[in-house]
Amino acid sequence: MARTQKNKATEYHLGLLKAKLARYRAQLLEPDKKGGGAGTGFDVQKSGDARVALIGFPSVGKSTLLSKTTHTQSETAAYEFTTLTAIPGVIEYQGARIQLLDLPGIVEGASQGRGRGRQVVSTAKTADVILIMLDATKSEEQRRLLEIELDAVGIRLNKQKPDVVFKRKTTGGITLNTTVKLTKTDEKTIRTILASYKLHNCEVMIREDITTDEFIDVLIGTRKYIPCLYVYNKVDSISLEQMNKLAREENTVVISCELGLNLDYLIERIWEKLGMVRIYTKKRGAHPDLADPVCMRKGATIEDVCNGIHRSLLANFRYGLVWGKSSKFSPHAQKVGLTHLVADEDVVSIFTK
Ligand SMILES: Nc1nc2c(ncn2[C@@H]2O[C@H](COP(=O)(O)OP(=O)(O)OP(=O)(O)O)[C@@H](O)[C@H]2O)c(=O)[nH]1
Ligand SMILES: [Mg+2]
Repeated sequence: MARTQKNKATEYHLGLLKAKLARYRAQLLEPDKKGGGAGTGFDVQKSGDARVALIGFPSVGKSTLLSKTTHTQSETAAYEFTTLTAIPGVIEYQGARIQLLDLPGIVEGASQGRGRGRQVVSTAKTADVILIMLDATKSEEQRRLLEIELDAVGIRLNKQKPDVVFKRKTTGGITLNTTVKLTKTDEKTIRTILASYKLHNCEVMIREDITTDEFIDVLIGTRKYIPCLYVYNKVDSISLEQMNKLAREENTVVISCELGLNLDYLIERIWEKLGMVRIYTKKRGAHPDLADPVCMRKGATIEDVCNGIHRSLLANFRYGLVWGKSSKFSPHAQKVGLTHLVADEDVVSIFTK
């Protein structure tokens, strides 16, 4: 691929090579039935409302962060590879419980290895948010190297799933439709890739100006689209100018674990990245329980709230009362049905038959 000149004429040839490469990688990475070669993560039970994984080179301060933000102590030391397994802790954020996973440091090539490095990146796949932890005193290069490792195991950081509908069929050939103009790939390339995957009967609807790589991602189907924050630690050891420059970058938080600097802000940013809402439930005549919210993904409805409290609520549901941001009559209660979308910090009462 490096030897091939990039132009309109070679585009589809490159696409073909990319598809091949992706297929071989997938074979290498996906657990096969015989076992062996499988990239399984550390066996840590998920707990709380969400999971956040710490990925970084050795000695960047991952364990120090866990020890400072949770009640769990993870061994920290000035030498590399102090942490040898996954250590879970719990961040308590206004009643929500976020599992923070401290992981061993990884080095370049972690995704290819059979050992711990591979286990680390595989564990990252199970996270709702990934924190890429970086040493602010080291070169910018480290960030790109980590991104490559995560990319190689099928993790797509801060990206949405491409807006492509793909359906396998048994007959009828290939139906390819696009609702937008493709500027980064073309129909010929797409058709070549489909053929290289032996997909001769399928329906493809492309609704976004995707790249060839993104199309391959859709075909492979096991990609994980995970939000990510870049966390630069040890800003106590760099100049104010350098710190300001880093802090202004997108999806970036600067901290110092040692000085306890900006840690509360980091947790707020994690919460925002998780895209969750906290719903406080309230019994008739009582105050809402602000210490114990029901946590759900953004886009949740009253129906989800019912399911989050107790299954029996749904069968006997009459109506809900909502106080807060999603209520039109805030601060007064609004009477709502099952499809009402709830917002962060809403107070909800459910009335049953
Ligand atoms: N200057 C400075 N040093 C820090 C900071 N946070 C952590 N360190 C130091 O960095 C070293 C490594 O910290 P760890 O928390 O063990 O790093 P780790 O990322 O868990 O390392 P591994 O477990 O080996 O992957 C320790 O000597 C810490 O004291 C910080 O904010 N500033
Ligand atoms: Mg550690």
